[in-house]
Amino acid sequence: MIWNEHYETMPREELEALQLKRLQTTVERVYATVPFYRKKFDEMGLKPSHIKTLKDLKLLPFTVKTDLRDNYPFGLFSVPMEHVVRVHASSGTTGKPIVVGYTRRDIDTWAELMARTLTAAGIHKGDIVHNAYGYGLFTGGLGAHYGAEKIGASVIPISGGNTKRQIMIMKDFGPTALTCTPSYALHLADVAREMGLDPAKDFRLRVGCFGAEPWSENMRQQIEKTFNIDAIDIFGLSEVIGPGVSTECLEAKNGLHVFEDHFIPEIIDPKTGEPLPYGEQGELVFTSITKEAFPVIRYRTRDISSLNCEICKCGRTFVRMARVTGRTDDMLIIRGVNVFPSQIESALMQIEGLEPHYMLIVDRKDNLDTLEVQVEVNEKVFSDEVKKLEQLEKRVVRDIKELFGITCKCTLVEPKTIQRSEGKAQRVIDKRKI
Ligand code: DLL
Repeated sequence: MIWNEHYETMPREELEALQLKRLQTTVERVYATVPFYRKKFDEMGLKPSHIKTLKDLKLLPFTVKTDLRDNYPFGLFSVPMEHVVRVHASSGTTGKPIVVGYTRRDIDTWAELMARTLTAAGIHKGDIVHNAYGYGLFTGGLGAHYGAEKIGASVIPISGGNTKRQIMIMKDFGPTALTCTPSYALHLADVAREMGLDPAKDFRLRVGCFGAEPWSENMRQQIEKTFNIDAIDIFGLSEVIGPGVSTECLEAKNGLHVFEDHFIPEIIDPKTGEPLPYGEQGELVFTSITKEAFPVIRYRTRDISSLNCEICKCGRTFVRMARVTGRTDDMLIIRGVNVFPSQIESALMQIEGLEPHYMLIVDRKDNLDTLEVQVEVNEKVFSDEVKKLEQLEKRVVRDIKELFGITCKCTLVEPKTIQRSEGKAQRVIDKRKI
């Protein structure tokens, strides 16, 4: 099923003409309204009028996560705050989040793109959508919510957590579609079984849209079998719009169609920054071409993928990106929350008595991500009474919970027990097999 035939099946030539027009408008707009972009363009001797064809995209400078941090919170907005009707945020590399904004029209665009996403998964009016993506600053909850409402489905805005209650509601309300992270889907199944239910038989679910973290083909098969549903991979990032950047289709389940009438994707060599041809693997880069409040020019996602321009059997003409399985930086996604080791480090370093030697151990138990923070204490603390050590552990757990909303385990270890490295310190052990 296709939500917007006109755009989603647009002949390539027509699509490219539209992209060029929209790109030119966006470039003019950021040059005129965002000092950060104007300065960058001026330094390169670049004028908006230099963008004459789509190939000229590569003349434009890249934007990276630290640019967002440096312009925290609203410095990259392209409209006055009075036109911003919503903000969302996600983790940056330091304690401060990166902040994105939406005008009324951006919210409409986003709802349209999520309507397309859910429709591509076969969800329609009459479906009941159990939306267990988190509501709040994270884009998952509200993104899926608006899309589901737009297609006329009934939304259960359950958000994340309180899993037993979720199972009761899934049993009683009979949702036909599930939206959440893939790992949470499997956790829901575990809890359902503990409650004496069979997720394949006791729910009415037909389909699920899963994303916000990497998952594999094996995991898809496991989810599909466990719930007896179709599992669709959906992709997005806050900086570009949230979910609704690309989606698989039910027909092929083979690559995610990028909504190219709103975002131009590129794959670049992460080392040289050179664009790579279709089929080659590299770093995904997006330029938004319709956003008003927060347009991004050549935003380097750090996600690794490739692009496929073959026409899909579903009829969509948009290129497909390969499922994202890795990143070029050290960002971890723990229970759907983006976590940079550097953020944990700065939280730890604010606590008296801890040494700057730590190890983060990420694992998945009962389909839920777990985080253990091992950190060395100094000699003085180490010789203190046990009660004091316990207090310190509690403080670490509390601070990390406050920072990310994730409950971790903290293990304080003796001075000089965490292995020192001679080169790049290895601070993360990720035992999850996705
Ligand atoms: O995770 C938006 C989203 C919400 C996507 C719900 C899909 C469903 P952020 O919190 O900004 O936004 O995190 C973006 O998550 O750069 C990827 O590294 C990762 N990611 C998102 N979707 C997928 C996916 C949302 N389907 C970061 N597969 C991105 C693999 C994904 N990784």
